[in-house]
Amino acid sequence: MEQHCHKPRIFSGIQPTGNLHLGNYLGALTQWIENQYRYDSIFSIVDLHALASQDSHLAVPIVEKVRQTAALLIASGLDPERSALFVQSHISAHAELAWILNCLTPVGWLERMTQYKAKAAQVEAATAGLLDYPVLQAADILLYQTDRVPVGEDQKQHIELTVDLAQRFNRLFGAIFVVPKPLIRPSGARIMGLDDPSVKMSKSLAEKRKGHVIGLADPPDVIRGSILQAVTDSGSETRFEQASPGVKNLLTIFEALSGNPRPAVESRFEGKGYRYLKNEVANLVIAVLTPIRVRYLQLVNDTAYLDRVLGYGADKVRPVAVSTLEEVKRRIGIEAPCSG
Ligand code: AQP
Repeated sequence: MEQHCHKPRIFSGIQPTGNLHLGNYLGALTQWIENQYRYDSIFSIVDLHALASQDSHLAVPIVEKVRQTAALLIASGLDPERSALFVQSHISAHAELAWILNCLTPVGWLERMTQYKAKAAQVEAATAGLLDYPVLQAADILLYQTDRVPVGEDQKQHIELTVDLAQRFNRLFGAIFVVPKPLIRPSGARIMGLDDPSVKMSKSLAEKRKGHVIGLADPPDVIRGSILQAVTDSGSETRFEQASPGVKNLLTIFEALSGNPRPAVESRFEGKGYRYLKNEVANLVIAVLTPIRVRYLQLVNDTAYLDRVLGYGADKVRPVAVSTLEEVKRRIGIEAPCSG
């Protein structure tokens, strides 16, 4: 069901973590940037989500991390003239719709989310916010009548829950929501940690482990050092399906960043040894990330510009969010009486 007759719409969000990593870039950002002219594009810096999943925000105020994240997104190629970029907490409809959807969500649906289980296991007492994270995410997506959601593979289960909630609401109260589909790239949708290729590259582990991530704003020597230290094995196998997880991760990074077909990547590294592979991956990552870093450093202190972009983005999309929320309220019977 597509309710709008203009270009199909994409929506996606990213938490304000300051220094985004190569996993965020390959899994999400490249798809945002490549698709922003083809789709009606809405992207959100999801600060309410960040409250649920980390305590590191206490060290640096979230508002500063929001600006750093906005600067990195723009430096990576997000065009704020074409794509609406806004901060989740600036549009209160997100929290309101999340509450309404909460009341339709069986707790069992949330308890089986693998991301919840993994994150809850890392903390002494999981919060209701952590459990409820996917419902807020569903509200983010459904408010904008989204057709496609460009995300990394780790978010697939959350998008499935969004689909279930949209269908449940539409069945109970009449069709309101567009039922979205994920947009997941064939290669690079799950980048693994350099120090431990059995876990996905993630910002929470980056805080605890040196050499786990490649940050988008990392200087070249740090990038090279992390890649040269990446876990591989004692062999020399460089075919994707036969390679050990660490080597496969490096090959995947090369494949996704270069855009070369898999057989070409395999023949390029055949018989050359892991030192060569690591140096070539480092050269490519540095070549891609250096212009992003340069642009980021120019933008990050221009708070007036960043705040203007974020304010403009919120103004542009607020009417869509408000109109969806009003219709939802009307259908469930809690609309406000007309004034005057
Ligand atoms: N390792 C990854 N490979 C591919 N895509 C990834 N994404 C995240 N990690 C990888 C994608 O990046 C987008 C934004 O993610 P997010 O910051 O909103 O949330 P996240 O998935 O929780 O990010 P992290 O870094 O993995 O954080 P923690 O440590 O909190 O788990 C999403 O589209 C995501 O799929």
